Amino acid sequence: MASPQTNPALLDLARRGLSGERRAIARLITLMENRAPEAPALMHELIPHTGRAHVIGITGSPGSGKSTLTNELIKEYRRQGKSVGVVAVDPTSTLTGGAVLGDRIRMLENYQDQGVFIRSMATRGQLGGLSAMTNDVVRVLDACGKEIVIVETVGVGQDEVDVAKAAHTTILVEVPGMGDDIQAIKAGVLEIADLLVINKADRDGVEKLNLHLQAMLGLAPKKPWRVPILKTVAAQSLGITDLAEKIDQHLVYLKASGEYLQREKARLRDELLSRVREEISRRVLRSEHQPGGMADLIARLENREVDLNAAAQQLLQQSLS
Ligand SMILES: Nc1nc2c(ncn2[C@@H]2O[C@H](COP(=O)(O)OP(=O)(O)OP(=O)(O)O)[C@@H](O)[C@H]2O)c(=O)[nH]1
Ligand SMILES: [Mg+2]
Repeated sequence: MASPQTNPALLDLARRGLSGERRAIARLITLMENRAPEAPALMHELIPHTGRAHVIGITGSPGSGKSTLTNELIKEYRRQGKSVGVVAVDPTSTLTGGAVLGDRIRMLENYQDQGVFIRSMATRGQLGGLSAMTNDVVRVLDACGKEIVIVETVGVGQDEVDVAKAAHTTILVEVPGMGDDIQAIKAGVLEIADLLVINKADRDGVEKLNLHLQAMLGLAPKKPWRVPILKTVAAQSLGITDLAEKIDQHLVYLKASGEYLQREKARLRDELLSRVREEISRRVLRSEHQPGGMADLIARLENREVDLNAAAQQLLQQSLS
């Protein structure tokens, strides 16, 4: 395995990334995304520098204004002198084509500011899954000194819920006047929200949506953190300061209550398990066509010579030895 100790070019790349150099950060992210052979050694260099960023997830239906809000938050944090990293994740992009993602992040792209780094991730079916990849990209940005890391995800589904686990503070964006408000708010997605934002509050139906959201929150199990409902008009920069304040308060709450550490632990547990699963799958597949490998076992399963449990045990033993 490549190691920065033995590879000065890699060590230099890590060093330049850690000092905040954009091109190095971009390269580091690409290597992580591709699970390049250099990735583990680079991550080893970066890890001691992680754990400082406040990771904020922004999620919600297509077109609800997530990117516009992200832009506004970037401006707000820059005013506060904080550096910002953004990961725009689109789990649907291979289905809809790259052009849509291009369009989605277009509004986020025009940043010359050295204090801002924006990256989009487009591909479904990455090794280890989208959430593993998102976690790695967040780690790179964290290590490279971004004090705020925003993860924008589109869609409503498991991908989004998984990706949200990378965040300390998850914001669910809703818009008024979308017809059946309740339908737009899937219970599972509401559960991951630490803050609810009614964006496009310049439109009709804000109070109706507000009442719906309050009712939905009332049904959820009581938690010490009371999920606030905020109103924004991102396109006119309205409500952003309040939003940023609530985001700060949530972090304070997480740290004071001990939930920060609990969540970190739970996330690391998930990640560790999924890494182990990934590695086992990789090994099993690598020896698929060798004697006693998966192909052989499938044939024996077909002939009823072996049962699934025994076959699985055999594969596990072989792949771990
Ligand atoms: N009226 C109104 N329009 C807004 C507001 N915020 C954003 N928009 C508009 O809504 C459209 C979609 O905004 P985006 O920020 O791209 O939404 P998004 O959620 O990032 O969209 P996807 O990434 O494609 O899911 C744009 O045309 C914005 O200008 C708002 O507060 N009021
Ligand atoms: Mg967007």
